[in-house]
Amino acid sequence: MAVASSTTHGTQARKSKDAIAVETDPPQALTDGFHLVIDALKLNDINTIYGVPGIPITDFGRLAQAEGMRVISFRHEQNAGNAAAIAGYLTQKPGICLTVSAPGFLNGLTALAHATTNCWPMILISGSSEREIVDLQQGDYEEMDQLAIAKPLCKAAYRILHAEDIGIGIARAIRAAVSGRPGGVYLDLPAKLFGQVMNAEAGAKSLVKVIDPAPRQIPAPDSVARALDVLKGAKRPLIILGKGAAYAQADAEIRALIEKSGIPYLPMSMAKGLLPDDHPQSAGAARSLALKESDVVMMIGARLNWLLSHGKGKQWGTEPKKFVQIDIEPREMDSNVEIAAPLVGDIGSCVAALLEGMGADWQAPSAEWTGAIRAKVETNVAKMAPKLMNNNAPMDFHGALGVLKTIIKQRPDAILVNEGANTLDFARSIIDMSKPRKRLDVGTWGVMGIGMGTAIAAAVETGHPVLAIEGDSAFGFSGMEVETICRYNLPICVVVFNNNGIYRGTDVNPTGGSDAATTVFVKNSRYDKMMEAFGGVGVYATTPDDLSRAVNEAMDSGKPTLINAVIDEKAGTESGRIGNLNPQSVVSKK
Ligand code: ADP
Ligand code: TPW
Ligand code: MG
Repeated sequence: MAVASSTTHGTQARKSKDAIAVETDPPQALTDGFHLVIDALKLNDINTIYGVPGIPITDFGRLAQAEGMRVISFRHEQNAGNAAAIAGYLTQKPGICLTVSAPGFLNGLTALAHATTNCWPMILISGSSEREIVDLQQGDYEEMDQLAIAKPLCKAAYRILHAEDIGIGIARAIRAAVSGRPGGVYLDLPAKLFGQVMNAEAGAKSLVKVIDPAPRQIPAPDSVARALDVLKGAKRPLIILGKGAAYAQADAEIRALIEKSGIPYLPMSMAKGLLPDDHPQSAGAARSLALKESDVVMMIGARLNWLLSHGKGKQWGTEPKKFVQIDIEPREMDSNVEIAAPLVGDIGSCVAALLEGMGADWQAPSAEWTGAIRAKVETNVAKMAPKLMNNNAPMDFHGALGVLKTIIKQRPDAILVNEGANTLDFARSIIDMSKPRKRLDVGTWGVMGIGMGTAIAAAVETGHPVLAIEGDSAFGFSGMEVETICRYNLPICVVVFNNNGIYRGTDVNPTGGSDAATTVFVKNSRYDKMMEAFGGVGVYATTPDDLSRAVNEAMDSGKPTLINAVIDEKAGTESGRIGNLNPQSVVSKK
């Protein structure tokens, strides 16, 4: 048990039927559930909460703010949850989302599942109703067995029933979220808990500071040797960096490993910028060639899931592959294909061990292999360049993204948030990142709606300016949070790529009836007016020049800004790059 930094919260006992017996004469310093939760979080350096107020957590938010925590109130819990999820990714501390019971809890739960899927640490704290009534299903206010519902959707789920267990309960939630493979934790706090009173000194003593919450996990020496053997036997090796590598914050070690090895590397979406995208060893613009032709592939914090076609099939070519995989989760190994050299441990320790084992006589891969990748990168980059310079109106994706690429290059500390289909796929391949953890997007599930929550947390956690590049559909999922952006006056510039709908704006109702087609929206909507409604800056941009001017102005001023970028409604394709995943009906297609 740690010595707590708890303060004394008044000397009057709160009137609560659950009050733990306290001596009243002479008067003693007392604390309660509200303050113990706040103190427990603060003791563990957690100082920000994302949430939506209501019964039974309204006072909790107020008191947390009064005690110096940053409490960011949202318009919908899912956006608060997405903020907490990305805060976890950026800081390696669990992001906290605070919600009310049943409906608020369920709204936050999607984000908790998203955090878990992406291996990001997060704690969803929800108030809950009277246990006695919930368990007898007697119809309490917002009755729901939240703990049972959360359990299968997150890494761990706990409930705290007694004030004296708050310290250990919060500690358990933090450790579960960040240790091993990080993930989402649900913490159920019944309304009654907040009002429970206890002696302040005993309360302070009951708090727990988590020591070394994510301990290093050193890889076994024989698995390091095996991995090095496989790498040495390679003729055409490739390294794939995933968002686990970005999360690990072992930036210098990873860069040293890549550069010492001389092996070309491919960054997954959110690993872009771990090394600058224009690094000479980047195979980003030669992805197909690199996947097809490589013979040994080392995965660092990336999974062989759908995003990499499960490590097999056409995308991987006919060349037999051997995989080396670095991951903290042993069960990730052999999940899709055989892993020739599993390296289980934390990325920092594994990469350091490999670097050390490479020794002075390490042989870089042949110039034939690295040269072939380099040549392909250069051809593809040159092919793309002129398309990015067009000044067409309405804009196409290349013209609009060409100017945003330049802006991000000139502002390497800015954080890029990105969602949509075409808007996502084009931006990912066009915009180079030059620093780690600057690209935040839809993650493993491809979730539409992460945009505003992610942008808000990125601004709150880092203080850097944020550029959110949003499909018009994607933006709609969290668009009401522009009010939140204005309320906290955050340096966020949202660019809505408005092509009048999902993928394109050109679909028509096949019956010829008056209902709109399922993928199209109101034509020529003015999303810029939404930002103006709350006192932010709205801009209507029809050309890349307009767009460039407006984004630069927003990034300089730091004022909340929304730019409605008019994109040719014919420019996109169904589902962007993943149209092949759509099942096709053989009977109903007209
Ligand atoms: P991407 O989508 O970028 O390919 P994934 O989310 O699929 O990345 O993979 C991330 C992987 O990184 C997960 O398997 C996770 O267990 C692993 N991981 C996360 N943090 C660490 C760490 N500190 N050390 C080792 N592995 C980690
Ligand atoms: C929670 C399905 C994938 S992409 C997309 C939807 C609805 C929107 C694409 O249109 P947008 O982009 O944003 O205008 P663009 O540039 O192609 O026009 N619900 C959730 N997640 C997903 N992925 C979907 C639905 C989807
Ligand atoms: Mg669209």
